[in-house]
Amino acid sequence: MRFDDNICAPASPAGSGAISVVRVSGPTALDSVDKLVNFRRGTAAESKGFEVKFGVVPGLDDVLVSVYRAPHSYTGEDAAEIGCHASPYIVSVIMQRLQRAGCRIAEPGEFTRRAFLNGKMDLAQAEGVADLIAADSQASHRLAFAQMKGGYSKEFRELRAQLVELASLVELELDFSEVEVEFADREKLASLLEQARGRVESLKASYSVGNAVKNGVPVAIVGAPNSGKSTLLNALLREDRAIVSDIPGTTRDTVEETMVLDGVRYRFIDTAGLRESDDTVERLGIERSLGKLRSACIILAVLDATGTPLENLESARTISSELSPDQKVIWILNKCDIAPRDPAMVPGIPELIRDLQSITGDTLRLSALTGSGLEDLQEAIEDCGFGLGSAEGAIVTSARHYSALCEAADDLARVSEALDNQLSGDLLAEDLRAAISTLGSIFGEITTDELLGEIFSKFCIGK
Ligand SMILES: Nc1nc2c(ncn2[C@@H]2O[C@H](COP(=O)(O)OP(=O)(O)OP(=O)(O)O)[C@@H](O)[C@H]2O)c(=O)[nH]1
Ligand SMILES: [Mg+2]
Repeated sequence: MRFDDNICAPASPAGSGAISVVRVSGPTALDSVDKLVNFRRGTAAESKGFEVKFGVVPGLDDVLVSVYRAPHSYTGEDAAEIGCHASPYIVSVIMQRLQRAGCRIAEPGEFTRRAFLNGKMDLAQAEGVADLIAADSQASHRLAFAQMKGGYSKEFRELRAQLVELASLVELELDFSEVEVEFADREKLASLLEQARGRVESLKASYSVGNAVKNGVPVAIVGAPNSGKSTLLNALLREDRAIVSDIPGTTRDTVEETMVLDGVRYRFIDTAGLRESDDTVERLGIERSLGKLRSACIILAVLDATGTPLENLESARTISSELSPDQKVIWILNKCDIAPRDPAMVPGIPELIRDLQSITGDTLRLSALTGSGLEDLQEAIEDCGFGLGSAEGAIVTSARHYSALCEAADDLARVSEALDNQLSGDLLAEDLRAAISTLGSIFGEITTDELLGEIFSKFCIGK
């Protein structure tokens, strides 16, 4: 792909509307615009930039053109945005005329790619632009916005600078190795290294929240058949989304729907009731339930207040045997509106209840049918820590950044091991350099065409 030519693309969605914007950028982009538009005063090429000019595209439309001069534009090149009436026909004619006037149609993400190549933003910021466009909740918007504005990259740059300092200490040792000068303080080195490793680990850990917030926090609703899972999904969504019936085994396949609570998008997943079954289709459904249970961030484990303590104990055991420590589980005792008389009064039952409580701890009492207790449940979900309310520092949302962090963590672990084993400086230096360059790849210090192609091809045309 060349970057010394002019590109053009519609920058607003296709279809009719009030206005559309066609974007142009490149060394002689403004000359191309002048060939297309008759301005009331002057030309685009004469403009000093940051100017909105009124003009006419003869026989087609009246337009408003925003003119930007390099380097003060999104791409860092001379650029213009042509605002016309939003008719697909008008946009297509403007595009044709621009191509005749010396522009080619931009590749997806090429405007942002040029912005990156011209130093207007780093790679993480460019990825933040795509995330910002895709953000559909306050929390995902907040993360994308911080990334686009560069606050996120700053943390990685600081971390990288810390490693460069470490490397310079090691290089110092290498420089003096012939005269056998004992190292610049190995203890200082070890403590700097530990700090950097801690930082890498906490950034890595932030990915589980960041990824969930970006893509919607998965919340699996699991429990025995007939415990009221589908009723609970419907109650949360305030919509008849899933089929409810008093026949155990009603839900076969998973049903998924998203909802925003307190600025965070959650993906609620209703699942097939967990039980032993000979029915092939039901068994497949139960396998899916277990899969959703394992991959969810939050689990709503539904017990049935009308079920016996033994039934609930069995269901709680099944669920708890699948849980991993980083999952949040909210135990729910449903159907509290028709709960029978206190089962603790029946001989033999208190022991079962005690066993049950040892697994479930506090259970939230609820009636999915009447809605009582639903607010407490929403609060409990909001308290699971995906709200970012007090979160500080960078939160990793990108799989690419996460895998770079994992790689850097491995490199640093090797440096640490080498330090512990009193290995020589050149071995330390090699792994350190690898970690430095891996971290640099996050904000695009070192890139390949292949990587850039992969990142920017996911953008839309005109961005
Ligand atoms: N009284 C009362 N009935 C409820 C409540 N929640 C669910 N039910 C009833 O319990 C029955 C089963 O409800 P579902 O929501 O279909 O249960 P489920 O857990 O999805 O069942 P499966 O899909 O078979 O696993 C239905 O008759 C519901 O009306 C509740 O809070 N109170
Ligand atoms: Mg169901």
